[in-house]
Amino acid sequence: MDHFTPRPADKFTFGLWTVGNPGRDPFGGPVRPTTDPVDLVAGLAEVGAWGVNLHDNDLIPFGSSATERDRIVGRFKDALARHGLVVPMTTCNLFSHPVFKDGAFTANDADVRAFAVRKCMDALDLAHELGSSTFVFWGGREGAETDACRDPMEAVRRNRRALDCLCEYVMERGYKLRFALEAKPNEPRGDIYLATTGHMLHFISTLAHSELVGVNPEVAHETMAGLSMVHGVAQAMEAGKLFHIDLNAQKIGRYDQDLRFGSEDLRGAFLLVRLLEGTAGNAPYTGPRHFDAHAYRTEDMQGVWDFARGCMRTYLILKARAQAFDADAEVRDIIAAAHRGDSDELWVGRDVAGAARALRARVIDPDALATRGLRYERLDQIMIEYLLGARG
Ligand code: GCO
Ligand code: MN
Ligand code: MN
Repeated sequence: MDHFTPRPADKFTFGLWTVGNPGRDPFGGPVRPTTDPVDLVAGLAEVGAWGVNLHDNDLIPFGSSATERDRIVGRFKDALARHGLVVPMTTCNLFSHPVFKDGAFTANDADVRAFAVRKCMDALDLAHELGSSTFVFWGGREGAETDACRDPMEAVRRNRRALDCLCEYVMERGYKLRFALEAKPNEPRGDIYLATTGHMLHFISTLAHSELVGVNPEVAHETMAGLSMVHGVAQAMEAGKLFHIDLNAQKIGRYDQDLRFGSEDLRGAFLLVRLLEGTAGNAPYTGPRHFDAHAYRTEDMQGVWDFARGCMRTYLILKARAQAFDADAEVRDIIAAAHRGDSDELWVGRDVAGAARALRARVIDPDALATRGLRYERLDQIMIEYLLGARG
């Protein structure tokens, strides 16, 4: 036990599909055996995770009978109780079966769309039964290689109709579930609709029950789009819409790598943890810290557990580093000095005529302001030294 040993209060979760990932890639088959979900629960408890998340078909094979489903779910719930794990998030696999080759909610065939919505209803029943509070929608197949096949505006409307209907299903059943939409710019489709967290945030504002719907940003996906994960997450937090988060790592310009958290772009990971934990003074994120990542294809099961421990340990180390950074007197001084006269009281909360008068009357010397150095080089170097363990 040290400072960086995970505790339940850290709310670390992994998907069955993450630690259970057999290491398949587009050029090669599995390198690890398929592990029984019950054994994955035991393994996750041993490494100190708080919860386990799943797609319907990670647990219940596609096409199982109702009796078989109940038997599988019962056995899984026994394992959860035995090992003290919770299932904070459940999701629906709308991408593996070939029926979804043209999408699910946005497919051109109405039977496919109906099948997708019905499959989600069953997965929502499962989510409720497992006590989940969040249901993620990742529309990985909702996209196109050729945009000649459908009006992309119709795709947005089909997505909306499906989500409105599923919100109503949850409300009608009285389930305590909220939806979190996960964006990804491409892969497996050439282009996926609603490609980034920013697209999702606007789309949510057009839904009939938008209060039930938030986002699930993923480090890898925002990075694939060349965007700042920190800015996307901050916008979601500011809007009260960060319902869930997928933590992993990614090199820019690559396929979706889903690497161990913090293993690429360490400063991005540091700034993300700093934001989530609120060490700079913002209200922290209180939901699960979910790792949507998997071990290198070189690993056996021992390597998988090394990977899982690594995700959590890096998160906790970064949290401690962020706390130390934000408590550093020199850091605080630089930030305070940069935020000179920060209250905007000249125009905030005033009638616009009064604000205009006050703004015009104020003596402001732009040339003098332009010459002021802000010391961000020094600030960033201090951050790097915290990251490298040379300070604090
Ligand atoms: C991916 C996605 C998925 C989703 C998962 C849960 O790129 O494969 O990130 O892992 O997060 O399907 O909805
Ligand atoms: Mn991913
Ligand atoms: Mn994800």
